[in-house]
Amino acid sequence: MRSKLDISAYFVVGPENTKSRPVAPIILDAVNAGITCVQVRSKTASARELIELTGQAAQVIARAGKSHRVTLLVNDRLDVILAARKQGINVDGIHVGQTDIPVDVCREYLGPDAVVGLSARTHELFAYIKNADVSLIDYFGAGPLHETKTKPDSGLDIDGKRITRSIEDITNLARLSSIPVVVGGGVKLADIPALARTGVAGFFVVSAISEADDPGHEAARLVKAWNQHKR
Ligand code: TZP
Ligand code: MG
Repeated sequence: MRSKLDISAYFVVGPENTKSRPVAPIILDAVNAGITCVQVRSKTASARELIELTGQAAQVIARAGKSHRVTLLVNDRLDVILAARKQGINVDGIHVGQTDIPVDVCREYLGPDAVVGLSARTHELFAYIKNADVSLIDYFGAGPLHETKTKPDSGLDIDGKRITRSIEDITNLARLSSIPVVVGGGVKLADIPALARTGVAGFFVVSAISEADDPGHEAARLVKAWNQHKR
């Protein structure tokens, strides 16, 4: 568990989201623009590629002088994190979904100081957020705010129906959850003021930054809007 965890401006990225550009320079630009948390996520990269990419992410965060302020997480791949750590790469933790490696296993292998984030389940979300055992996790990811091409299955309920979350829903989530909540899924600059006013801990984006012509400029605009409107 992290006593100081800033998930206010949370950037998720992998090689499939950068319009064929290298990932590390985009992470560097994002971090220099004020992004507070970076999650390396790829559904296509090999384990070796992910270890390499995680090392590059740690390196650019260090180069920006932000190793102690910016949190570096890897999506899903406990094996990748363990291998990266064995190489001396500074990875703070993991983000998992409901059908991934269980959080107790993540916590056991990554240690008490690691960050463990969990995507809240779609089904009966409000009751779940209110009643879930959060003793092993640091934050919930929730959404989507809008349907998104980046993760087409986001928000699918058990009956196959797609659910998006209204600003009112998100305000309720912030109120009901005993741990911080970060919200994403289709989030663009225009969404930030309303999202910031809901009281959630942060926003997460992939494409708003990773597919932008100037990722650093876009990241800076998102961060600035968040800081102007947050509660
Ligand atoms: N988890 C829920 S939605 C999503 C993830 C990783 C993708 C969000 O991508 P984008 O491009 O910000 O809509
Ligand atoms: Mg997952």
